[in-house]
Amino acid sequence: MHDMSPHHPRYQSLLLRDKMAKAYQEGILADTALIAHGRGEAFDYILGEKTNLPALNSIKAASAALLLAENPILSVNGNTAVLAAEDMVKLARILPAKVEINLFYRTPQRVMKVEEVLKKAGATEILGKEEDDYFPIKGLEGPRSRAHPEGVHRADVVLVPLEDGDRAEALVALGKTVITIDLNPLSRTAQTSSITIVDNVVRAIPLIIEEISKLRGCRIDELEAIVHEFDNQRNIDSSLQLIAQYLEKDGK
Ligand code: PTJ
Repeated sequence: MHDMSPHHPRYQSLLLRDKMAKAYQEGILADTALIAHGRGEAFDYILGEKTNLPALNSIKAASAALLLAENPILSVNGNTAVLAAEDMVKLARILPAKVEINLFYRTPQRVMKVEEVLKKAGATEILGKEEDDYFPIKGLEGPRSRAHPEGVHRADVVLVPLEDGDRAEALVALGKTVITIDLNPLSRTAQTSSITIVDNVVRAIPLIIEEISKLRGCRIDELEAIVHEFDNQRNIDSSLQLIAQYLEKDGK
């Protein structure tokens, strides 16, 4: 990290940027990963770089859905591995859920790199490895359509942070409950997923872990009511209202 004071207002954001730049040099990330990260940064800035009320609502619904799931799967791409591998592995352990590598820009080298990151973070069982069996997800083509038979293929609930719109749509079309974490409430992924958490993946996953321990004692009907009462579109609209308020305030 270049000389950067912890008192700098963007300190946390700059730390993440540095982490991403290093990971890119190490070949973990796709060429466009830093662009995707920059888009996320812009939305995070506008949203105050904090977890807002709509995100807390969706985190609660997502946690309830994950607790109700029979076969929950946590899908990990390059950006998520670099920013949140330890938290994803912890979440997988407490649920329990399986972790599956799913890359949009899939190459055997990157799959191995992401696998290493997950292992270093403590993962013992990782699906979606290069040598693993897979079924193609209906409606998608190429290597990004890979779904492990014991993972995404038979999952009822899938957590897919920073997902691509086509894949989110294809998973919803297969009848799966798709939970995404995406700072852009207007993205196709955010708009088509079942539960959209408009927050930074680095803040959202620890909060899901916390929420799961709070909801752990709830009865099934109580968890079902939380999921049932959650309205994704209304919640996304609340995030968009926050952005509009920010822009209005700043435009004065
Ligand atoms: O590792 P791969 O090959 O699977 O590729 C991963 C990326 C992210 C490069 C790929 O899926 C991609 O190009 O994604 P998109 O279509 O650019 O979408 C990324 C979305 O994530 C955008 O809407 C960003 O605003 C959002 N985003 C970026 N960083 C964060 C984020 N959302 C939450 N937390 C972040 N830190």
